[in-house]
Amino acid sequence: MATKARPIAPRTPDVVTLGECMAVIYPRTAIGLERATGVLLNIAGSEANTAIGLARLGIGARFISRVGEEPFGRRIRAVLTGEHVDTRYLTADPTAPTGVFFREWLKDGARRVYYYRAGSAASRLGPEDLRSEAFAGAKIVHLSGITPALSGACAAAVRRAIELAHEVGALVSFDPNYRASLWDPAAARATLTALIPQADLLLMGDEDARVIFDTDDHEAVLQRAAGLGPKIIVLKRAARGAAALVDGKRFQVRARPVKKVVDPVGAGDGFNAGFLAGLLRGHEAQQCLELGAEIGAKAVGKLGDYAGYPTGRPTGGSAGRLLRDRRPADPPRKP
Ligand code: KDG
Repeated sequence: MATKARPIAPRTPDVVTLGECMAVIYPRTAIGLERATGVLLNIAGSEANTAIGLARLGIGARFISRVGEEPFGRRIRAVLTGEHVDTRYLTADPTAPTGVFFREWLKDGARRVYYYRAGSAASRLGPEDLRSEAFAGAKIVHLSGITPALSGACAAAVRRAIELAHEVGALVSFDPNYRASLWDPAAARATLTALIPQADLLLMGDEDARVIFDTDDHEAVLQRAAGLGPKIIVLKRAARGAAALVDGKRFQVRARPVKKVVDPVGAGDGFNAGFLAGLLRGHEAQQCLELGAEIGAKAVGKLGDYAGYPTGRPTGGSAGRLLRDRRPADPPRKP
């Protein structure tokens, strides 16, 4: 008699992330929104961008959130699914809209964002949306400081995600991602400084560092961040490259040459994807930095948060070779 095959539980992607993904509208050229005529509609959100970047590098990524049950929400689900990001725990909320934002890039280089996200479906994301099975088997849980700025429920969701990461032995990766339109620097500093000690890996930009540590001295930033607890500290400095401090050891990478900066938005999220992909493939911090820098450089060459992220294994530079040459390593686990 044939025995009934037991269903195989679907494998949890290596990286689980959560946050708000929105519809974004922007002019095709460097022109103010007052005068823009032809605009583009896309989707964007820091953590979703990173999930797309990871998936394009062949790393399984799950994005947990809430979207409206309307065209924007459906578009977000369709784009993420098309990018091979796991959306099993992306909930459609019939009672709240998907957040929307507009961005413009002015001729003087200034970039501005205008959010229409208060009361959005994602701002209602709470701890109850985070099912423990969605985290089982994850190796990295990636969070950003944008989420706790959205609502009390979202802040609680971030705290719960950290608990769940600890329960399953996953590393907590945290990008403070300070967004000036979401909160004032003092509130941001208090919340972000409380979250950093719970992270294993801190991926911050220059502006985050300035708000949190009140200095532009990047060596001081690295040391002070390490003093808060994370084992791996990364400072992303855009055209000035990136630095890392890991167990007291310093690493550094130059920015990759870029022919033309078309759109820098999303470069930091792409950098995160590259760095995390490197870590998951068992590379040392130096190689992870190189991979992050490579994805970040590619990101700025195209209009749109993630349009420039490479698909497949990156071909150029030592980071590309590293990804091609190495088999995936065992998960980074906490000691
Ligand atoms: O990093 C890019 C993000 O800032 C952008 O996609 C929008 O997530 C976003 C936000 O909350 O500002």
